[in-house]
Amino acid sequence: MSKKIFVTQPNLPPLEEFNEYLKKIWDNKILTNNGEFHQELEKELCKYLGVKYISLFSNGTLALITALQTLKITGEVITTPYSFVATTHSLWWNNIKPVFVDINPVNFNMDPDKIEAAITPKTTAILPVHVYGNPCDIDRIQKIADTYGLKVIYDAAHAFGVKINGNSVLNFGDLSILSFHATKVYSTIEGGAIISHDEKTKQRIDYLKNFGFADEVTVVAPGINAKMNEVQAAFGLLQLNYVDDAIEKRKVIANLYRQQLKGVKGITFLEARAAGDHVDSYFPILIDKLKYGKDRDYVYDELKKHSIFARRYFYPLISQFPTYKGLDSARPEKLPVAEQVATQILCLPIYPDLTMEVVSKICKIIVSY
Ligand code: T4K
Repeated sequence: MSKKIFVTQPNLPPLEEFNEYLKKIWDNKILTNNGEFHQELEKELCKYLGVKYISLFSNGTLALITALQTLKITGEVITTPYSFVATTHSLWWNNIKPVFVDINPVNFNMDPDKIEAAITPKTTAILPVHVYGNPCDIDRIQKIADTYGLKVIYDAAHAFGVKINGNSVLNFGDLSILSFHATKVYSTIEGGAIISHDEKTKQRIDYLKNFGFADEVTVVAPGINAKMNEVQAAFGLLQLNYVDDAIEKRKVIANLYRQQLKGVKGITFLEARAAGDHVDSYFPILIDKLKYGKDRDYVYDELKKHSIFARRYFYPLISQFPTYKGLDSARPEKLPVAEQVATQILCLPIYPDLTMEVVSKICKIIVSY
């Protein structure tokens, strides 16, 4: 049996270097609660990402839940069914009703043309996702939000380092959240963040992620415990030294896939974008059964036979899970593009250590079924 190839693999920094950080933690015995590494990582990430304020979290899901608390979002929120389930779960955990709108067929992000029809008197915010790190139609979403007095929170879990004309995609909307999970381009093992644009909001987020404590005896809000610990922060500081190289390697792999799969009937992929504007967090392809001759699940199973574990991100749609299925906005006829993409999508392995031989092998299997 050949070595298993997964959709992704963490990019681990040299162990000796991590040991140096661990030694410092062992020496000063501060393991969590806004320690030295936590503070340093917030500063370094602001510089690296080109954002004003960042608040670190223990994971992206708690960052999402807390972002909604920060802005006191209630009632109904317009969102996408085409994402990881945590996006919608964050609404559920805040007792907010998700209202799904369809995605566009170009980059599978929320279709701005569908938003206005979904607004009701109870709508308070829009929660779009920059799927696979491709930016949403930020200008149009903001215009709608301004017109109807809605907040915008971007789930930017896939969009670490993504820019639009040189400006971080995280600088748009009221808040953005990131995930630093082990499967992401940049990781702190588990981890996440909220990006905010002013000091007061950052302060409120920091209270909320620490039980609501403003000082030793003052609790200003019913906060949660969502703090990143020092081991995660240390790992993150070290990862920052290697992330540019990791993104470069991903780019090479993505280009190789594009070259080798170009022109295969029934296979489409997202176009390459300018360097710096994209970080190739995923390599999704669409498989059109009528043109290709076999369906997506055939390719998924065929790759599995060769110990290659591609993933169907995002199938099933969130709107198909039992918690959400009964919602009127979850009806498949209301989400035709998302329904179709979910049956055709396959994310191929992409991570810095993936060899060119394996990429070629994957392409060969797809080209010659
Ligand atoms: N919003 C969006 C849009 C998201 O995509 C996510 C997370 C979130 C919010 C929430 O952020 P977090 O709370 O997670 O920070 C994975 C990740 O667990 C999840 O973080 C991610 N999105 C989602 C798209 O993918 P699974 O269930 O597919 O993970 P898993 O364990 O099957 O991992 C995939 C492959 O990666 C494995 O087959 C092997 C490899 N792997 C995985 C881990 C965890 C490793 O090689 N090493 C590892 O440590 O959800």
